[in-house]
Amino acid sequence: TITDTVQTKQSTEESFLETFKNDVQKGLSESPKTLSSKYFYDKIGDALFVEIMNLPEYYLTRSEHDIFKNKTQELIEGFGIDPNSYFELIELGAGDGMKTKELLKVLEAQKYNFDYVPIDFSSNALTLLEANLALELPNVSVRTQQGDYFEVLASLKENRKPKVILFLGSNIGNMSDAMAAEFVYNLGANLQVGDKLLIGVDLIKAKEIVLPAYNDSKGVTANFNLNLLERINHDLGGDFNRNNFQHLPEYDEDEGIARSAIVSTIKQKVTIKALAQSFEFEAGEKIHTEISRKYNDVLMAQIIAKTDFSIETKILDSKNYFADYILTR
Ligand code: AVJ
Repeated sequence: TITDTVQTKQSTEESFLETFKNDVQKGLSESPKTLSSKYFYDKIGDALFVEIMNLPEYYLTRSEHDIFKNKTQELIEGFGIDPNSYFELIELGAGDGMKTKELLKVLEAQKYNFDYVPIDFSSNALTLLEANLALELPNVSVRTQQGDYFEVLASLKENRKPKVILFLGSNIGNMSDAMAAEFVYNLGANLQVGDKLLIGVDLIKAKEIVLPAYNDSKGVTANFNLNLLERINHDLGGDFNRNNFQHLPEYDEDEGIARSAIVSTIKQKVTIKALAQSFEFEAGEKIHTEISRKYNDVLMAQIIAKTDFSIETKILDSKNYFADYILTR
């Protein structure tokens, strides 16, 4: 019923706010201070990320789009699917579907028998994607699934249909290596032998290319990072003055990790009403907000070492900036 739906939505929002509150309390009490990049994505953050994807410096999206547009046949061969039998093409995180649409177009033209199953926590993102696909690719069968990736995958496992999972955009880069290994392991636990997992990753490369992607000249990435403070102000009654904070991007080329922090430019105190607590900042003190891990073959091999996956193939864009690894369960 409508009442049930409204109540579920309310309690989802309440438990989300509760988790947000606890995470902010914990992160700002730590030394060094931290806030999770997963909280970047409120309405404003979503819009800023779309802007980031269109920036000249942010090559990641264009590089992976290049693979999906120009190496579509290699992707399909990597999936090793039988053209005559049904499979599910599952995407973790719906996004705007720009890259996936290139693949869907070719699968449809080649008369593959499949459902496209985008999974996302945001029902809004799914509704938009579904409407767009109905217009642009009306013959592709789309079954959107709202919810937690692992809960949805566990429910899909029961149908025992062959599956291809897409996890694009170097989204895995926001995880520590230990978290990434656990994430991939858990995906494997929800799949059957022979199923495929495509992971898109940004590759380790020169600082001159990577750093500007996180420090664009228009300052969109700075806004994206600092928006986290505005979100705390808005959702938790904080009194951060963003003029007293700065975006600080760093890239360590040996390690292959881009890191973003928010730096307090002065000594100051910030109060968060929902926590009934104040936090002291020294001038120059950092809040760590994001890691964007870059990969190579050795790192990918380490991530999957203790999982049930092996590497089937790796497909690169024309500049060798980005890789789509296809793994077999
Ligand atoms: C969405 C996680 C792939 O780390 O490159 C973009 C997010 N952060 N600019 C990334 C992001 C700053 C992005 N991912």
